[in-house]
Amino acid sequence: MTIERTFVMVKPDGVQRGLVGEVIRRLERKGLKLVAMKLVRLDRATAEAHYAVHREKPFYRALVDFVTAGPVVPMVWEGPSAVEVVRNLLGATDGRRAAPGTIRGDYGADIQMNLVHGSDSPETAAAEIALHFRPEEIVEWSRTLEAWLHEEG
Ligand code: IDP
Ligand code: MG
Repeated sequence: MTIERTFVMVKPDGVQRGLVGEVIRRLERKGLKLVAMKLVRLDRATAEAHYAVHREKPFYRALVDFVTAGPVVPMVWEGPSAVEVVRNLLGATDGRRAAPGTIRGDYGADIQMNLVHGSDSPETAAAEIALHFRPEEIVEWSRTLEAWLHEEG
């Protein structure tokens, strides 16, 4: 079992729609552990770096406009296979196609405004965490509940 960290961010549409608590609730209930969180307005340079992999896509500029249009809630979550677990909880990119039961499937019907970002690999997660958080903003803490959530590594 690999304990991973993943970068999750409630996007401006999720914050505007009052879904921050719902996103956190679902990740907490899954047994993931929150180790960093803040509310910020991304500057353009950070948003461009965050989505740099999509820089040649036709939707890139609109995407950067969207993600800088209001506050976001960047977070770091930890747990066994956290990257994959979060991606499964988020659902497919397009809310119209995302399965019911997923966050995007339950709350969204748009491809750009899909409420939440989740890293797509442990390598991407490390880069995104470093982009959005200073090391001292990540909190190491232990849960007494841990033994009831998953077997020891
Ligand atoms: P992901 O967030 O599910 O990993 P990506 O393909 O990495 O999806 O795209 C990054 C973000 O860009 C998406 O979450 C969504 O907000 C936006 N996006 C992706 N595809 C499109 C598109 O075809 N039109 C507009 N926005 C898009
Ligand atoms: Mg992606």
